[in-house]
Amino acid sequence: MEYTRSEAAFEEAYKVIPGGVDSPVRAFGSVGGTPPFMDRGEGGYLYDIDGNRYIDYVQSWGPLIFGHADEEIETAVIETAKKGLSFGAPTTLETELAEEITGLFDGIDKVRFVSSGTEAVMSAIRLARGATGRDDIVKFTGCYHGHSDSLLVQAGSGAATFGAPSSPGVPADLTRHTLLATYNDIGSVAECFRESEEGIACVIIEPIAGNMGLVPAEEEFLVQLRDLCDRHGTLLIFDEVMSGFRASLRGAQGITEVRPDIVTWGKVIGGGMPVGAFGARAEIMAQLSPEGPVYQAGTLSGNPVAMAAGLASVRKLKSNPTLYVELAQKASRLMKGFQAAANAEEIPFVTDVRGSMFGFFFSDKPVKDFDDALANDSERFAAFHRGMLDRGIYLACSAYETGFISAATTDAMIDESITAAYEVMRTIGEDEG
Ligand code: KE4
Repeated sequence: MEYTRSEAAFEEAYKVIPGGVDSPVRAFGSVGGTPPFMDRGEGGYLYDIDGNRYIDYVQSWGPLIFGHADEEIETAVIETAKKGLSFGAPTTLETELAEEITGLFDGIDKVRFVSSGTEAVMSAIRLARGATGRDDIVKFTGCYHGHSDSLLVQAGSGAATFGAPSSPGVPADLTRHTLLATYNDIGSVAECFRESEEGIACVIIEPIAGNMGLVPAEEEFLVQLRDLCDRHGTLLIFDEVMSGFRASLRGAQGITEVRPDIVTWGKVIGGGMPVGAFGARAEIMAQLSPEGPVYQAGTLSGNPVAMAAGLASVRKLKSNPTLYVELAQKASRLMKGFQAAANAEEIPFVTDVRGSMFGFFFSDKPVKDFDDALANDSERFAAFHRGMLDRGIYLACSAYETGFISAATTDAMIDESITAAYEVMRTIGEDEG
């Protein structure tokens, strides 16, 4: 693969954009090398500015469940854009997409649209705090919920469950209201409830975690989490920005019996355009301005062009009920192929699949929480990523992300990817030989 133009573009970008990218993970920091600058996408393929073609398993980190330049979605965008890009006034498109989402997710009577997953989660946390009158919240180590201050938290000192800022610029005064628990460990959550003097406003979780690699919550853990929240009058938030419309047509609700109080969405509901959303039963959403006192707002919230893209995506998903079975089958076949390639070289490797989402770790043990995920062999991951990229296979450039199958991912692409995996695993095996 030739990356000359991307290398030059990266140098230019670096002069005017921090790290040369508008979102840190895109800089290839954990895998090394120059990130290819993309020119266009077509179906299951990405094309960079050097003319290299890639089978795309990132799909803009999840939104593009129908692949790139889907004709129906792009037509909806173009036709809507011809009528104007934004009005700052209500449109029926927002109502239509809200109806689609509330019709699919149990216990969700109303939603509000925003422009990113971060904004959806930040608003949901404020809503939970406003609705309960409490300040403390619980999140899980290894779960990512966007970059709002209360959620940029890492384990504090010692055994304390209270968090400390994970980034400069985040006031410790803010993060002291965020308690940290361990994923799939109900005892650690109970400890947070014991430590909180004023009570917990909400527990926020990725019910299918996709930001420490793919690590699904165990059903019994979710059942116990729901029960613990009920006993304390605490709201349970499912952050489905990634898993919503990716794990199933109803996100995690298509996999677990447990129902949250609040759900956040992003990615797929925008069809590739900037959209986030959060929703709950009517009595909770009634707390939101202008009905209630909890303030939340946004200039481009519910933007008609973004709504049109999201509507086209969601309606296309609803009209194709067998799609998720097909996506899951392809994801499973891909992971079985990668697993076989690793086993052939006796390289420790584990995989998981949930709907159209897949993940893998260079590790010899099942991954149940973030500490398990950190056992991933980062050097082997980087070598695998680079080898696959050089063979035209575009995988997430971090071990702590999730891969995706789209409706445009063909069986031939899966076969080509598995063949490449055997070649790369053999190279890794030989280099270590
Ligand atoms: P955005 O603000 O990036 O739209 O959404 C934040 C967010 C919230 N909740 C979950 C579960 C998420 O996965 C995300 C964002 N996901 C990352 C990829 N793991 C976005 C990619 C990036 O940061 O560039």
